[in-house]
Amino acid sequence: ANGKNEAAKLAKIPAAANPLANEPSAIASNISYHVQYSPHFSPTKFEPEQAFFATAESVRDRLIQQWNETYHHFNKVDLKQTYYLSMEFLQGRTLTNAIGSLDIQNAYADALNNLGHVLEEIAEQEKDAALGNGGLGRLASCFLDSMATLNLPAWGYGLRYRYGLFKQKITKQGQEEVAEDWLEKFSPWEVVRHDVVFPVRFFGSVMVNPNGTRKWVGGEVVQAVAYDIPIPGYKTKNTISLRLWDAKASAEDFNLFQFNDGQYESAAQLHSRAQQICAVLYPGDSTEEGKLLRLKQQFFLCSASLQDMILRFKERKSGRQWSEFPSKVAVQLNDTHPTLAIPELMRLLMDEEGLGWDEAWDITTRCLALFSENFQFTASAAEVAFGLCGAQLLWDLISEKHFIAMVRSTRSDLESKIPSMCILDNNPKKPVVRMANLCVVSAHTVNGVAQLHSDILKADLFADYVSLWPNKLQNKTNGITPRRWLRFCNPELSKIITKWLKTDQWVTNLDLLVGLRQFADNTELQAEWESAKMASKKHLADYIWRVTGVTIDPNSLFDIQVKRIHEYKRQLLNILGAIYRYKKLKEMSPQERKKTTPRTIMIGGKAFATYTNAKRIVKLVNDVGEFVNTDPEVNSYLKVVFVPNYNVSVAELLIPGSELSQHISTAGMEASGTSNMKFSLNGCLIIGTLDGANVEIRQEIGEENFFLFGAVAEQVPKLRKEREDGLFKPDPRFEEAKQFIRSGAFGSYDYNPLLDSLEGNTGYGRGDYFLVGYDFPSYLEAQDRVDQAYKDQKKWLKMSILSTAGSGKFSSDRTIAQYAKEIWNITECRTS
Ligand code: GL9
Repeated sequence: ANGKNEAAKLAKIPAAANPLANEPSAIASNISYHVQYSPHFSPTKFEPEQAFFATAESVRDRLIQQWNETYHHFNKVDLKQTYYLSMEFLQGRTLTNAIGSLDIQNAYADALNNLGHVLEEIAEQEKDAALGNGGLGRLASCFLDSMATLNLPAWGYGLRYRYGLFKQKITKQGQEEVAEDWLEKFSPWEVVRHDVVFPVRFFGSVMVNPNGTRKWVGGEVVQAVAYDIPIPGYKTKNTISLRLWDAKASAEDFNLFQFNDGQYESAAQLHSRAQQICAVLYPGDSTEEGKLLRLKQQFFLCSASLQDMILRFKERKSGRQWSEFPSKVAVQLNDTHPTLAIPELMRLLMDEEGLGWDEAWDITTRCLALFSENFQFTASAAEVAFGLCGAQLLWDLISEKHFIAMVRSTRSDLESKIPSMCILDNNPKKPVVRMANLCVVSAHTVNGVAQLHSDILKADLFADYVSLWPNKLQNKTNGITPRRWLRFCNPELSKIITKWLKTDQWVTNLDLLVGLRQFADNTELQAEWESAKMASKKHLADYIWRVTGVTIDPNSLFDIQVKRIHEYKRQLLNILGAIYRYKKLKEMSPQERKKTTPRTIMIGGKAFATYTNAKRIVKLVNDVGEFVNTDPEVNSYLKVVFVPNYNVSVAELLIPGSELSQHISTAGMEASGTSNMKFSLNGCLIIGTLDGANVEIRQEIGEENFFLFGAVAEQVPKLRKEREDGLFKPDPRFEEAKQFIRSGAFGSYDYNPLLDSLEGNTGYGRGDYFLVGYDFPSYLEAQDRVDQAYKDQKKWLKMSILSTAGSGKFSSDRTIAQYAKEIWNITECRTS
């Protein structure tokens, strides 16, 4: 055993007078206390893993006090509070973020040093909490960080999935999904609240009262148990909660008689049914069972959270009027997933609290706001037929006769639009609830997540509603937290920024970054900037070597595309470009090659387990990499690397080391994108289409600092039509790249289905629906501009500095301040 890390020696560390003091000696003694008195391992070891848990527990000790104070303070002051409902939170690791928010990094680093450990290594022991898939879940986590930092009275609500996002393994067959149990060795951050338990009921039936009103009765009951995770604000006492619900059956549901009779499975049937609810994040939904389970998950989150809010409302002040509820509670729905909150709040108010329909509806609509995050808004969600609480009841709860009457009495000119604006479609056999319509009709505000996205929603999907409610549809451009995505993940660059701005206030006031603009040409700043970037690139190169065995050259241009694998995000465009680059390099003489800009293309991301084409793309990137990287003629000018198991902590490594990043979705398809903001903030240049938040990033950092290409959103429908009609003439370079794959250059795997999806009208695809062929030539031209620009390092550094300088707008602090003021109507509630 490592002599320095022996647990036995810890016992000799003297107890500190105040174990919560922030001096290194007190911290060290607190850590050693946890090793001895909160043991989770055999008593002999104090290796990095044991040190991580003890360190986390000592940080938690420091957080708990201010967390409780915040809790009491919110209760006492009783301001209006926001509840953010999301099926996903992509938290990542917590330790570095918590220590950084408490501003005790140095003391912890020293304390751990004294105990024979290194803080960074200890932090790497932590498993990511990956209770989300991608941008939507990460946005929720960035928002919580900003709510806490801005001292807003706000909480998050989600589900405590046992298996979060799968771990991605790359094998000869491509992607393999492995379940990842983030709670395997427990999470040191969560606190179970045994006193916060609510019953959630599924199925059952509708009973008609003698007076004709209906009530929902019976059904299967599952208990929702609260687990809280602290969310510390940056350099403030405020520490808010992320409350995750776990599902539990009660002891009476365990059939002892059956068990003693040897029927073990049926005895525990209700228990295992309850356990299914929080078992996995997004179970596959191609089967009816899968669809039902997802709906159960959504209802479970909504029902438990709303019961909790109602109880808090009553407990904070007894005997108050229900009419006060909307001035105390703002509910934000993250996309349409928690839409069931609408009928469930109606039901709770009517069935449980005895309110009449009109009053309940008034309260519900004044509390709820929602934002849409994708463009498949109507299509997929509308398919959901309600089996959970009885369609008949639902009809009553969201009663659209009221909506129709309202439109008729106030806007007779909209009569002809009523059928398409209604919540229910008029199919009497299988009534379908149109989720999007339900949301717009019920919520007081609906917003898009980037200007372009909001404009498209208003012009297309929700056009009729705009004329009815001109102010209901808003825009709130997404943002990211500058703490995790610059201050903590890129300390070298942060130090430089602080030095040149002569303040570290930018961490909570990101607009201050514009102050860097005046120094963009300064050679001294450029030299510091370059060396910070180089250090991060080397760090990243080490990582790539460790996880893939590929050596990459830190002097080459680091070009990164990391996000979920999806055809609309067009990783295929990227890889076809790489293949074309390879072919051109092969044709060159050695002298000519020496004049090119060496590149390392890194692509990472997970494909949904049943999304076949996305998995083929993963396989292709890996095959191209193997082929290119082992070609000695070319591999000092081009490397292609698939970064396995992309997640939040891998992003924290990749982003600081990036120089160019690709955000190349078909225009009009990426609602916003948020990694584009993270890259730009870290001085990485963007090659991209005019899509989502790219539009605004380009405006902020300057057109000349953005490599733009491709069709714009308005062109897309016409181009698709032309493509379908066989009027499109593909560029020979596009044909050449595809042909090279078809020739079998990358092995025996059958790529034809994937390539066919890029053709006009073959059985597989939808005729290059994502317009890879149309955008290919302008993409290559933009890549040429990148190569040229990189040759002039002085100019490149200037563009890089200007990217950071222009990223102030994309702080989630700005986004959340707008939500607070313009949608939730809440104000600061600072714990002093
Ligand atoms: C998404 C959008 O597709 C992104 O463009 C957007 O940036 C984020 C956050 O608003 O939300 N909506 C969505 O369903 N996902 C997004 O990333 N997908 C996943 O989270 C997997």
